[in-house]
Amino acid sequence: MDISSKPSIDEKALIQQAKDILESNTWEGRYTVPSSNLYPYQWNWDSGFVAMGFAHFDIPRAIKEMESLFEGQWESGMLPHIVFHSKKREGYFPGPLYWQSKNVPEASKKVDTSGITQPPVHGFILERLFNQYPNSQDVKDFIKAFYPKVLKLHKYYYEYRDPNKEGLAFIFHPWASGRDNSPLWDDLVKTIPIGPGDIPPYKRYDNLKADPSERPSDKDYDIYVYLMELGKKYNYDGRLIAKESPFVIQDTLFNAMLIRSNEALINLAEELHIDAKEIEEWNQQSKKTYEEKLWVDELGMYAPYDLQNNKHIKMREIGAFTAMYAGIPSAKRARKLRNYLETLADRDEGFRVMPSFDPDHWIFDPKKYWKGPVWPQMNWLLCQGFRRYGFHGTANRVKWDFLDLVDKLGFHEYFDPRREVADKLEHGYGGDHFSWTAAVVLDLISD
Ligand code: 9WN
Repeated sequence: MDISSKPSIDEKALIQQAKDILESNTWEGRYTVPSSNLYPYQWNWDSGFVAMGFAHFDIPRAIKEMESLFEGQWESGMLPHIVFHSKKREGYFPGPLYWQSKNVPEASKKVDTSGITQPPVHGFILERLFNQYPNSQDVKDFIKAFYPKVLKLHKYYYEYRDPNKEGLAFIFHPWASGRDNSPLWDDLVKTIPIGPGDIPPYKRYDNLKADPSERPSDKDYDIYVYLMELGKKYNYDGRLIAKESPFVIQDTLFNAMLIRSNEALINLAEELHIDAKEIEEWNQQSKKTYEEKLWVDELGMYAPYDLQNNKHIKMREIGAFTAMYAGIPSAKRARKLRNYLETLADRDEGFRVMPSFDPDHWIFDPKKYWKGPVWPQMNWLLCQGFRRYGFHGTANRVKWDFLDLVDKLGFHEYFDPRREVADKLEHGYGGDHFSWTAAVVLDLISD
């Protein structure tokens, strides 16, 4: 089968389902949860994608989504990974009672939040809203008012998360990478000695709501809690945590999002007649360091950098490919990334692109969360990257593989990348009725 060609799917039906999902996952008319059952609060980068989805049919809701998310922004500029607008779902772990953001002087005064962040997609989402509605005064007014908040977020990364002033921001928790239990973090977290009494007793909620075989392990969760405890000890201030934490990472995806969002702010500044000199300086340095420091020749791709042990985490995984959307790789490196993906997709076993982790690595697990499955928002990011470099055939492959999966297996959180296996399944993995799956469907269908 020629998988770069368009599969036969009922686009109209998919569009309707996607809109229904976004609407039914919206609470109090102003914020959208990723999935009512599994993630009953507002999540950071999910809401960026949700705003992009709403922009296709309800621009006031798209604007509200961004505004409600940034109610959680801290005075430092940090944008937390969860905003707890509603206190009704106390069963969720780790909920507002766990994080205790109210005890942090610089936390949001409006709403309870978590204490870690997530990939900064908001700059480029703003740019997309503007490009979609170039003649709308309401959109222009919103962007003008909102721009300083995103700028403040980026400033936070350069001030609090870039100790060597290299132009790359670090994260101190796997959740902040957006790719929680990626094998990238496995070796590092194994070195974390969790002794008796080091972490408080806790009860997982996620495992009750989704099939545990598709979720991170209990060991992974102990590490998450250990690192959250460390965060709490230092009021979630990265500068202090970095001195003690074993997990201080300059991530590929995270920094690609920062760079692409910087670029978006620079583009918008021109339109809005704002001076963007400072952002231009940040971005020049960030792009340069990313290209020089994160590329690993023996992998033929980018890899995250472990700041505590001063070394790359040498594994092939999906974050590397997001550099293309930020325009980071040279044409030669971009071709390498494209060739890797094409070779994988053409293999006899038949992989749908793009598995989130290297299928040739022994840790690869096509069912388990970030250890292999295809993720909606990642396919979207890859699609934009391949288009940017003019690889439209590859972009279409990434797009139609994803749309076909949703058409066959529903609006799930993630999907099995093995073509033969997925063809026999009845549904995707993880949460169902998933917001960013719906948002990405709406955007990719119209692309
Ligand atoms: C922890 C909401 C989030 C996504 C992340 C994804 C998953 C949470 C979890 O769900 O993480 O933040 O409990 O597993 O890994 O990317 O934002 O959809």
